[in-house]
Amino acid sequence: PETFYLKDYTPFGFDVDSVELIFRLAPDTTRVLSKIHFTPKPDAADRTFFLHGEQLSLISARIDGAEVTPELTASGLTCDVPDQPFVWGAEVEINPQANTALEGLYMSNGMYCTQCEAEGFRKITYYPDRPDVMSTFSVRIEGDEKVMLSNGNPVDTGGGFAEWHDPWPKPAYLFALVAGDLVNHPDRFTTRSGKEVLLNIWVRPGDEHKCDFGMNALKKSMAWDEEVYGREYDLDVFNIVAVDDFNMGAMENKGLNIFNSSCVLASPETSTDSNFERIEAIIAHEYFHNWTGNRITCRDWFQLCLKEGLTVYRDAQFTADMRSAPVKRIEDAIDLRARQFPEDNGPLAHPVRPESFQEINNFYTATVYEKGAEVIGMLKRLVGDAAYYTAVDLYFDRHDGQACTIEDWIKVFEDSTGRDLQQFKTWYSQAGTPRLKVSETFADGTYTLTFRQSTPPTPGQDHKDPKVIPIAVGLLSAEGAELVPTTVLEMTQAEQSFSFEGLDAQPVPSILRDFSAPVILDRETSAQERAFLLAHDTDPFTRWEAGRELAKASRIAMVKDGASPDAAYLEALKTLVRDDTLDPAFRALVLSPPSESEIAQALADQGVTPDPDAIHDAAETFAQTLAQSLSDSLPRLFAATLVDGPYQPDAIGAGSRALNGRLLGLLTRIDGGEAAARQYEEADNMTVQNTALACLLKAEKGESQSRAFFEQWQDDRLVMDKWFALQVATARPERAPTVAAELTKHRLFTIKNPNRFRAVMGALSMNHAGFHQADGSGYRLLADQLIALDALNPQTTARMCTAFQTWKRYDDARQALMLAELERIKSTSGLSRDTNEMVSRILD
Ligand code: BAL
Ligand code: ZN
Repeated sequence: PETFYLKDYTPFGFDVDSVELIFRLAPDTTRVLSKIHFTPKPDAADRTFFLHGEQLSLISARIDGAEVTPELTASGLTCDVPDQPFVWGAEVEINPQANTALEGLYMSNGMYCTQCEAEGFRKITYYPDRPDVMSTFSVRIEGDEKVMLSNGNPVDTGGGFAEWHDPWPKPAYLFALVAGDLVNHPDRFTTRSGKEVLLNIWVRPGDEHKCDFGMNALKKSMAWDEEVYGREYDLDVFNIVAVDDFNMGAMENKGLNIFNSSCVLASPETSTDSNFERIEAIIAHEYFHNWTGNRITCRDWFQLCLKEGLTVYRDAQFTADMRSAPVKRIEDAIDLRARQFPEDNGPLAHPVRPESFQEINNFYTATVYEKGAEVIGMLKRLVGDAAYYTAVDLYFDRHDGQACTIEDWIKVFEDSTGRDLQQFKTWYSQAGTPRLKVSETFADGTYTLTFRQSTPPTPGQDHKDPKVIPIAVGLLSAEGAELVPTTVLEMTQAEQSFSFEGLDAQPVPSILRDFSAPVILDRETSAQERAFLLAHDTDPFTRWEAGRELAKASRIAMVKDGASPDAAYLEALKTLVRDDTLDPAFRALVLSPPSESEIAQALADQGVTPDPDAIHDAAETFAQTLAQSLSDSLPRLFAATLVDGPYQPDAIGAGSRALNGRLLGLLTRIDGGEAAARQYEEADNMTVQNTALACLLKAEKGESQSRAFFEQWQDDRLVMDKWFALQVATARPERAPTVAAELTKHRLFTIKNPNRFRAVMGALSMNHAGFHQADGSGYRLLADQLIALDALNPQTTARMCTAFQTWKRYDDARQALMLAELERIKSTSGLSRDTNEMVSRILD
């Protein structure tokens, strides 16, 4: 397969002045008629007229009305064209019904919908399908569907047709079309300059009652972007559509966002608190793309982080403002460590701005998105809040309507702050998670912290330069008083010291407050000091982190040395969980154990080969010991966190329910499932129902509740995804592959629906000891399923290959088993470019 390189970028030789499209819808024979107005660029170095096109049947092609015969290849066409402006016309036929890849125009439950990012438009018609080609689009949809939508504003509609016009020039990846039997949940929003915008959430009949929360989230997002970033909406209508079969979470098509139904539909009876939080964040994310992505887009796909990193950063700010900022920051650190650190430290490591790819869909990664957002956060921390917003305003002023690069982004910060950010740019170009080793001295009232940074080699990048690292530090007295409030140290060298003078005694440092940089902190310190920080640190992140480090140390000692659960840590947990002055959400986070995969990585980092079964046993023993040592107070603590009154999906209620759920998990270990069974019976919302079922299933006491749950919810696709996932997630490790295999034969399992596939196979890959069963049954099942899915949906297949990315961590026998499965996938005949690239990189 061809490899594309950032260094090879050349602009397209033509401007596209406008695009007119007519769609004649039919499930297996949709006709697409295009008229595209091209103007050759006078100064273009390359005037090759190449239009992308894949899986299209060309019926006819014209230039200025005269029929032409272009040269066709599997990836597009070339044609001789005039030296002056001309109109390209083409008629193609496509088959949405047969499109199981869910890219381009496809059908989901009888409804037409599109997904064009990154390169799906080329499956709709011949076009320069690259993000730096921006144009206005006029669309006419002909068909007998009840609702027919495209981007922009409605122009006209009548019997059998609907016309739309999008006045904002956009790249083809933001094109969208939806047609089907849909009902809407309408509302309105008045922008701060007084413009009235019609808002709609379109859903399948029967889902109307699940739109309210999403609509409110949309209105809150619109108001927030005006208030915080000064950005208003710019069309008369904003449409959101919920689609069941969707590879991603959602898509920011101009004026017509398309959502995986799991990321927009919500009701208290069917959605958990985490669902609500995620839906609010994704609605915000897609809405925020209207400025960071749509009005200003990417020059090429190597710049994906330009829109994604910034938009993730913006949605994180929004969530912090809507909910709890410390809780959001801790959740983001957990997520980054779970998904991005393994990527950055394994065979799939790539810079935030990659330099080459075979299939761009493989680069919608935690590195581009989440590390991309961390980079923006560091930039803001370094320049300060006011300078950040000044620079972003300059970005909007200078680049509105353009397709930009990371250089453009960095330049607005350099121009508006006068700083030289060239060293900072290495965050975009060099992969890998920096390690930050800390040492300290205290003499004559001066406390000195010395940091040494190093980043291990990553594929294709042996040498790493020192990065600019903002290290937020505070100093505490032995009594817990804050001696030095949070100060950002700007590290630029490989080794650097920072001193604090005038201290009476050696302070206790609190380092990397608010997770100020995506690095791994390496500091030898005592369990007493960690316990002190867990009790006294004023920064919620480092306070939580101290507990996390204690948890990890205890688990590692249990696995490595057969130690018992650390008594001092158990005591600290007991004190915290009983402390009613602490936010319940924070207490829930402190009680949440590190994942088994995280412990496996921590062991591997110490040169110890992780044994998944031993890690699982240690986790179980720890939880059981904690439950027993809290047994006197657990029922009372549990009862105190029950939330009275009707369910509200807000942060306060969610925090209490999170703590309630953690306590129920512990209580179930000592009461034989009594409280969980009662909670299941009394549940009036999905959060508590789901938690109770999870606790019961984990204790192998939930068979009747699981059946009841199935009976109650079998007609609700999204709730059934939870049911499928729970069976695998709660299964004992030795049972997990069998449970997952049985579920793939269930009458409600379908490989064609990415949500259902992920519910089962994603849950298997996350059941650490289950997936890594020594007999290889977990690996074999996943490989079987991936091979089957690849023929239908390469994008989702390739993404799920990441379950194997940590294969080098494990013992020789497991490595051999995983290698064999990876080789088996790779040798599958007709394997997609997506999966081939992923497996090849993992094997490299
Ligand atoms: N642009 C793809 C989906 C998202 O990041 O919003
Ligand atoms: Zn995005």
